[in-house]
Amino acid sequence: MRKIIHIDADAFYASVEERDNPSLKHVPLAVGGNPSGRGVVATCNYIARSFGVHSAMPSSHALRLCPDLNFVKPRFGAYRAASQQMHEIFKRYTRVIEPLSLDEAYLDVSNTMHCKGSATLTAQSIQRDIIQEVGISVSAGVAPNKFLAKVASDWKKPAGLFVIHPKDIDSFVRLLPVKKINGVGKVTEQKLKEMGIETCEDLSTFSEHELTQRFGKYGRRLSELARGIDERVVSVERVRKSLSTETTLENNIQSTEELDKICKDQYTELLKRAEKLKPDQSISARYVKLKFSDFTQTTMEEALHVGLESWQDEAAFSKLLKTAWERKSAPVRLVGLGLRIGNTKKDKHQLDLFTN
Ligand code: DCP
Ligand code: MG
Repeated sequence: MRKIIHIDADAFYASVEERDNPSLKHVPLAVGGNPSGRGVVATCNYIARSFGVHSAMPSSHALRLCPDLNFVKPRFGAYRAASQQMHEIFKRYTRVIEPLSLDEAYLDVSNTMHCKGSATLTAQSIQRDIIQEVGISVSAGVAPNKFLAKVASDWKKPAGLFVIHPKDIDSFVRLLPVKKINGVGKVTEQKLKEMGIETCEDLSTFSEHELTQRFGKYGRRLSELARGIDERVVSVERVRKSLSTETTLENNIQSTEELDKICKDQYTELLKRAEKLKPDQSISARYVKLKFSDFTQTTMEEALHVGLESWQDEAAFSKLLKTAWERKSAPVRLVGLGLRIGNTKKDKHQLDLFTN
């Protein structure tokens, strides 16, 4: 039986801001874009949450819900530093660590001798270390697999610890709403609801065969998760090679002005996805992709030699897109932006062009 810990920081960006400016501690706080513009809330503290404010909500709407809401701009460098510190702490307890995003990681502590081999005591010790050394609180879940550990870390947020012992798995999952299952979004939740399924117990009344017929491959996974089974290992190796976003346009675009507008939206999306990068990763290139109305495609790449910080340059993506567009100057049906991830020793910028 494995022992998995899932750690997730509480209101991560907001906690870092409160740490660095304690006057923000007891007031509603949102980290994100300007409420007078088109900004959105990246996250907010728990006081703000009590007003209904949440991540991804337009800042202007958040301000309507909570007129005293304080806004601060994100400081990604500070969040990355906090994330790295957390990671250093994890490494004291196990080498089997899988970071999921800046504020979240799985740890496999099945074979460690720390805390007399107790995963619960290990989780508590990690929580204490992080408060003392990083100055923010995290929640922890302890369980025999990744699925349950992640559900558990969310169970007693903030600053919570929840342990699911092997003997309690059945009784725990029985009452678990299916929307707590990773991968069950609004659409699947609705589909399941139409089948009369709201909890994992409801789900377990359907055979794997029935679920596979209905949901394809994911049906099998659903069937396992509903019984609290998840064999995925905590994977240290999982290294992303690239990260990208793209959109197929409703109407083909023909001008650089329109291209700029799409670039802006896609860039915002890319920023969001880049949050999932691990703290020690670097960006070796930024690239763009265009598909023309005749379905031919072109990509253009610019090699970089930067850390996670300096790729963030909307104008640079826009310039790449324009150069790529000029190759054909034909109507465009798809626009994509991306980053190549890895270490690069290149010591000068270079423009690397290729088409296919
Ligand atoms: N984030 C973001 N945009 C989103 C969601 C999250 O920019 N739509 C950022 C801000 C969060 C961080 O990622 O602080 C971590 O995301 P979480 O989902 O873990 O949310 P929090 O840590 O803020 O709160 P919680 O206590 O619910 O974990
Ligand atoms: Mg979090």
